[in-house]
Amino acid sequence: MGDSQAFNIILLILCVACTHAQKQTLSPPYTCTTTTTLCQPGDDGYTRPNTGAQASQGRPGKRGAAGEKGKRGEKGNSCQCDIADEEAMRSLRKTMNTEFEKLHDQLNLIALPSNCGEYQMLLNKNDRRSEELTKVYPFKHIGNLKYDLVNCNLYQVDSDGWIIIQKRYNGSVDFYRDWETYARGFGVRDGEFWLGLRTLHQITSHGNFQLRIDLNFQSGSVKYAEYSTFAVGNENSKFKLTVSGYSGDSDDRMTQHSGHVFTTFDMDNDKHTTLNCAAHFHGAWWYNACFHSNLNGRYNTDFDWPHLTHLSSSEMKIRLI
Ligand SMILES: [Ca+2]
Repeated sequence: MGDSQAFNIILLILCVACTHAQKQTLSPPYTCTTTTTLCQPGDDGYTRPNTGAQASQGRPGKRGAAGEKGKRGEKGNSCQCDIADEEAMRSLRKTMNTEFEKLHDQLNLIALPSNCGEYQMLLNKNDRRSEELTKVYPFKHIGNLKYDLVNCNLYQVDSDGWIIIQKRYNGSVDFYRDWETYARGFGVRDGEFWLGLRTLHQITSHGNFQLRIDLNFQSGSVKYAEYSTFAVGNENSKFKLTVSGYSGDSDDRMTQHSGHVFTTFDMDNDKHTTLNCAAHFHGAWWYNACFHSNLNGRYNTDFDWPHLTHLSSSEMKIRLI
């Protein structure tokens, strides 16, 4: 083997070793020849030294010239609102939520029944839980959308939406009761009863109520009296009566009692200086000195409208106007 051949073999060995090392460390792809140089760069145009470690990256080229200025954009629309910050936005959102809740309540109210018959039908039809309806006044009043905490489970309400507050028709319940009993109420819900002065105050203090009284006389005649205003004061006022605006065919026998307070046989608040009207006429009423009507008087003898016109039945009822 001549010197030149030995030299070429050494070059070949060196090239193989070089290629192996470069494939481990270089990228992009790299090619080698055994003719003129040990190793040459691939087709990425990147010149690499043929000996030693890889050189560091060159400096970046100069920045190109700036492009031409763009065309001016179209003019936008002017702002249509006055909301300038997040606080105003939150306030607006809160107002909208409040209005939405009001609307929601009103829609719910419109869906309420207007009397206890409709109430029961609604329960049956929709299989709604009674608790959903018992907390609201069962009668809708389109126009003012009022309702109250009166319900068909606690009160007797007829098909026209009247809440019965007193009912007598056979004398089976004793109406000669003391102050506390009249304040609390007594009787049989589906029979004869007195709703109670505290409840009357509670109901009538939540709106404008009218009063209707249906009367059956022992003579056989049937009469009624209606009053456009009816309210009962609280216990501190001794359940003071306010009633006015009579209409009907029975003669007005209630207006004379307006402004007077309640009297029972154990609580003389009447205007009679020598008598307790309740004790004397066996009843309990908003006596003056003593009465023009006595609807809680003893059955058959003092159950009157007016005095000595004996009744066989009475029904007092109220309704929100
Ligand atoms: Ca008296």
